[in-house]
Amino acid sequence: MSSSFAAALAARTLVLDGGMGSQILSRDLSIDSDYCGCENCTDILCTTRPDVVQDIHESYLRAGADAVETNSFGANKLVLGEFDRTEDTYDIAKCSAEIARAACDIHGTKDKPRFVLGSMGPGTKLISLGQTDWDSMFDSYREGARGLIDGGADTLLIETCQDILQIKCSINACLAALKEKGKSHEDVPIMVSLTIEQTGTTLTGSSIEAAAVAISRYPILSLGLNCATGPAEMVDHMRWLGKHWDRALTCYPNAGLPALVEGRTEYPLQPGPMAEILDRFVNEFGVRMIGGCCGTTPEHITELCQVADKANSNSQASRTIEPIAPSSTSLYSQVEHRQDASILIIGERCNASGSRRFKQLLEVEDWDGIVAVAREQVHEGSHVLDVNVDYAGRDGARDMGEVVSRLVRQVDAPLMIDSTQTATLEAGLRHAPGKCIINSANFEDGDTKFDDICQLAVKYAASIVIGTIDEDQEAAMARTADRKFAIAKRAIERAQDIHGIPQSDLFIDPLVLPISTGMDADRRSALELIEGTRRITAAFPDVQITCGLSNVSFGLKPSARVALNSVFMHELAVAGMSSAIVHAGRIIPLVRIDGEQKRVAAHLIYDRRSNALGGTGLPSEYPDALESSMVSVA
Ligand code: THG
Repeated sequence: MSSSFAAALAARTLVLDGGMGSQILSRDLSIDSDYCGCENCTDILCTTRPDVVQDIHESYLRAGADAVETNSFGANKLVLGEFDRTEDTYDIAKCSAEIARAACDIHGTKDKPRFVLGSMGPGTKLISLGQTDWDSMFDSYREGARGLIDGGADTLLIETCQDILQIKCSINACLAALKEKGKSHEDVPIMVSLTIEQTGTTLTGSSIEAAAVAISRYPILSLGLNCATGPAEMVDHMRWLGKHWDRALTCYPNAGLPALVEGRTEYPLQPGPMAEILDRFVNEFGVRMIGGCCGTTPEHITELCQVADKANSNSQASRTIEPIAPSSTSLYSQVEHRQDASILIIGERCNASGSRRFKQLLEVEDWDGIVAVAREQVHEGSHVLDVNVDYAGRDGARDMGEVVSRLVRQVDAPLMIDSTQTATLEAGLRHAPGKCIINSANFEDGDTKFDDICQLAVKYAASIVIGTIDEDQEAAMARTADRKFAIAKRAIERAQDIHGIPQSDLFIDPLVLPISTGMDADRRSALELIEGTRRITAAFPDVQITCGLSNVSFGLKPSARVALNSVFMHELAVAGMSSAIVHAGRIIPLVRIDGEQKRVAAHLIYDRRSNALGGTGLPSEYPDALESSMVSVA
């Protein structure tokens, strides 16, 4: 059973209802009998005064609304728990959908069906600020979603979203509730509506770009804006969404910015002026559902119906969408996976096994010190931060939670969550609002563990690093370009075909092994890596390629490491490497490296002693090529 609401939204511009809260406030209701003593708990009215709720729905339907929102903004366990009504969550949510359904059944016709959108508000606790946790929030929303689905809601509308971690959690809760009921998001679509404050970000500080990137992988029908401001303040954000969001757009603003008049909140924007702006949104930005939030009335909806009627009588121009560049995000902002003149720099220093300082800070639980290391890396030029707390004798999942929950608030860089333990990875992901990169999956333990990590990447809409390691006990780590390519291909196909992860969110790590050991077996490592990188890039141009670059120079003197790592990074970038895990402060432009050091580095990388250059297709005049390329890198 596919959704008739989704079909209607694809076919024409729809009008949603207006504010429920302000309508309820205008009714004469008793705190004792109607609210059962729970002042402000408007959701309770679904069970105590269904007549009032239905009457408000009908007033909007008479005004011409195609869809009404259930009176269930706070119908989740966390909010109702504040009124000691946790156990009523399901009943209230179900009842809210039944009331809206009854109203829609009265006013719906064959030509103008009416739809019930199951409202799910943000609640009162910000998960990104640690006011609740993933499990509690998930459980809270799942119960509300169960009720809305059983009560017959046509869609689940996650609205007034202020926190992108809350959006991720509530979408997962909706998907879980649907699955329990033998349904999917195809039957009951999930819609998301963000709230952007006057400051230009969500309450928790996310830009519209960051929010869109963080949730775009989820199977949601639409994205839009509601609440906080009137439509005029939404223009830039809606324009951005119109240009970049690849699914339906919705918008239901407040009736302007609220003003305090004689101690009461008043919303000044009149129906006519509001409709004028939303008319622009429909015609210029391609918005498909318009309506009203706080302060809007049936009169506003009557005006909006004229906007929709006019749009629906013309043939609707299709939007030209410029897809959002593949990206990761912090809580606050977006970072593109492909950097223009450089590669995506992933800071390596928040790593308990890669940094003595970090390990010591972790041992004494100096969380502020850890935040300082992270910040330093951003100042040095890291675009993303790798975080690894794996350390024998400590509780990795707990440490990861402690570290990530602080970093996400205090550092504006996307995180790469790094662990060999699935539980540690998940502990990080459930605290990270932004779109993260999981580090890493491989086939060392076969498909099952690989699939587990891909499932994490789906649940949290994260990217994923995949190391070229497989089950082959003899040669688990791919040392040759052939094996690096073969394992990469297997991984890309499996992650994409079975798990639906887009190639641009896959970071293949063809594994950097030290070339500095003096052992014969290691001498070709860098060459094989460069060649493997070239082949993976050629076959899969959308895939990202990353590596733990500093591994190449283990054991060398610090100054030699800087030179070798820097030259190596340049060579890898030319071969198609799009990112690297490095110490950003210790990567320097080639022009600043002494000529002799550069020559030695190139000799090491290309193993010139064994004359390995023949047959690899690399420039035979390599040292000169390297010299001349310095200018372009500097
Ligand atoms: N691939 C992927 N992830 C990885 C790696 C990889 N994560 C971990 C590691 N390798 C990348 N991170 C580091 C971090 C530090 C160093 C090297 C790689 C390093 N540290 C110095 C040392 O050990 O000598 C610094 C010591 C100190 O400051 O105490 O070189 O390959 N996907």
